[in-house]
Amino acid sequence: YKHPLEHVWTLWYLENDRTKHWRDMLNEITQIDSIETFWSLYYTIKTPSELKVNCDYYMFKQGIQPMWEDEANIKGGRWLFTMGKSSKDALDRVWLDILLMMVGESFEYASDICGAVVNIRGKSNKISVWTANHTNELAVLEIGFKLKTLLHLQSHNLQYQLHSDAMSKMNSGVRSVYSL
Ligand code: M7G
Repeated sequence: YKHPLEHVWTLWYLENDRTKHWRDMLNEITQIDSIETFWSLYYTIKTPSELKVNCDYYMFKQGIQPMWEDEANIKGGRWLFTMGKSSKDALDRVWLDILLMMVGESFEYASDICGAVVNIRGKSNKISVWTANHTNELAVLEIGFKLKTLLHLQSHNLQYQLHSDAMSKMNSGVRSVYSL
């Protein structure tokens, strides 16, 4: 017997390859539909801090492509944590806690959760939680406050950015519409 999750989740992995378009670097790894498949996968794959620079993990609800253009994401945005390179343990802990909060449906507005992303980059790493609609202010704020408090990230700045801004301002800075 396996303990089913409320939603089925898909884990994606991106490995940077300059010869490919962004979409073609994204690989679907597997579906997670129970607590048991979650943990067996978790102990099989590398943790974020073990990934190479320019790699990403994406864990999204089944049926949502982990990209701005997906209809589930297009009106939404992301709560973004920037994580310094000094603490590998903090990076892995925050990522695991976010995955557990998502599969455990810990948010009051869980239906607004689309997925989460970790980006390993040279200067600092990024962890973000993507929500469905930036105009659902209560949902956006509840999710942000819960992330900030349950993850014990009081000293980290949390920024909410719109995917529409990320799409249109590919290379310049993206404004934050909320900050916690
Ligand atoms: P990133 O990997 O999210 O962050 O975006 P980074 O700037 O720290 O590396 C890098 C680039 O990947 C973007 O400028 C886009 O070219 C591409 N990219 C990333 N995302 C999340 C998307 C997406 O959702 N859709 C599309 N079309 N391109 C994306």
